[in-house]
Amino acid sequence: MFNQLADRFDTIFRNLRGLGKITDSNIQQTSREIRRVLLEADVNFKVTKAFVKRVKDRAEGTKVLKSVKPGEQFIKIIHDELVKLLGEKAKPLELGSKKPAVILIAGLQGSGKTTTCGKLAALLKKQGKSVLLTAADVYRPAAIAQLQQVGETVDVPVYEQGAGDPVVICQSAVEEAGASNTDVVILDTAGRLHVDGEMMSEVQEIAVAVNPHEILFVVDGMTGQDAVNSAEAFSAALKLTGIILTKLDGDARGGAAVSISEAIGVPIKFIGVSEKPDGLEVFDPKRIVDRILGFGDVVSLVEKAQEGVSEDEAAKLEKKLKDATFDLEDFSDQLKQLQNMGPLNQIMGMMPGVNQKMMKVLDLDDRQLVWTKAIISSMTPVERRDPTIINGSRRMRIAQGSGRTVQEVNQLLKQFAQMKKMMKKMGKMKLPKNLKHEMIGLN
Ligand SMILES: Nc1nc2c(ncn2[C@@H]2O[C@H](COP(=O)(O)OP(=O)(O)OP(=O)(O)O)[C@@H](O)[C@H]2O)c(=O)[nH]1
Ligand SMILES: [Mg+2]
Repeated sequence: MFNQLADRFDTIFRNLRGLGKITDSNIQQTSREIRRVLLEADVNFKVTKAFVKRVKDRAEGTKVLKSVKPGEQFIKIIHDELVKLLGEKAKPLELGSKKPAVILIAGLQGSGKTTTCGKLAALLKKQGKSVLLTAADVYRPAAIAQLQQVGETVDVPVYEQGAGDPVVICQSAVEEAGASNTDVVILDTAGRLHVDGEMMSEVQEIAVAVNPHEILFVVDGMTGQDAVNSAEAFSAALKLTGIILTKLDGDARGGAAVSISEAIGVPIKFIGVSEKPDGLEVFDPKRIVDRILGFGDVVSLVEKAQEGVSEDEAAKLEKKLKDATFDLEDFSDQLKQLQNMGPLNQIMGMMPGVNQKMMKVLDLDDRQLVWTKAIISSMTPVERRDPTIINGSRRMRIAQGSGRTVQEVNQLLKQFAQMKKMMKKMGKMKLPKNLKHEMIGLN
């Protein structure tokens, strides 16, 4: 996600960091580079122009400050302005207090509406809310069956009347939800082209009839500039309360994400990052910008780590680290947890200071984890507790047992020894507890 933007900003920042002072000429040059990077990533040209001007004005205004390193100061300006551009803070769903809350999902054909309905339903269910999905796409032949399938996957009921009048269907669904004391109704409408006047007035009619708390515009993040154009058209027809950008797991250049809020004045509330029911992330501008600018996304990382490790385990591990009794058994457990957090590339991509180029060099291979685990499980419990006893013949046996080479066994033992040494050092360091936890991925 946003790889191209991240790559380019990485280069700009490297140049900026080397600056002894900020001069008119390097402001000019950096502005030009930022403009090019944004346009290449398909950011809307008006948005780009306004953005570059804001950065330039601020950089010129801070020229006289002599405090921090000038380059860093410039980088902070770019960071802050990008966060502002993306809408500052995460904007949660506003569902009011009256039941049922109604969420209307609208957008172009194939943008990901039905999939997103399922993801939203799963998310709301996780928050303890009851949800009713509604099949208001009566045009595409398989649309109702698709929503039913989605409903089944996330275990949420689907309201449908077959092919009827979408306005009536939505009204009845809301009534039904009221009668069954359901918290939220999600209306999955048909995909429509904004040039299709009849279809646009139909969705307007639905909105008038059921007065939704949220009207969410679902848009394919891969479509770049076009995303802004269709957002403008939908926003002219409907009182949109939020945007959901889908398919950002692909190689979307990120242009839509960066331009769309500013273009129509509506916040991005979620992003779709996979086809699966849990592939929906709250859109948090600061975290996204940190990712784009290679500051790493420590918060996401920490959250992921938290999901994978219980507090008890964390405390136990910390004690082992302190006492330097951490052995290969624990190492294997750690690897398992790392795997639970997701693909290695994704995890590393969130680490501060890891940029795209490093990622390419690292060329992380998830299979390596599996191999490492295979090697460790070919050891005897005694060997795992005290790897120093692993001599040549034991190495050979372990290699054979795991189907890996002796070199790989050697490498693993060497890495483990280094890691242990580093941990001993860390154990002695007087760091705040939180930071230490963060360094070992346990916060
Ligand atoms: N990779 C990825 N694929 C997605 C995402 N969201 C949706 N898709 C895929 O996009 C395709 C279209 O999704 P749908 O949910 O059917 O789109 P729709 O807007 O309901 O389509 P219509 O009802 O025909 O207008 C499907 O193949 C989805 O699996 C996402 O965030 N990431
Ligand atoms: Mg659909």
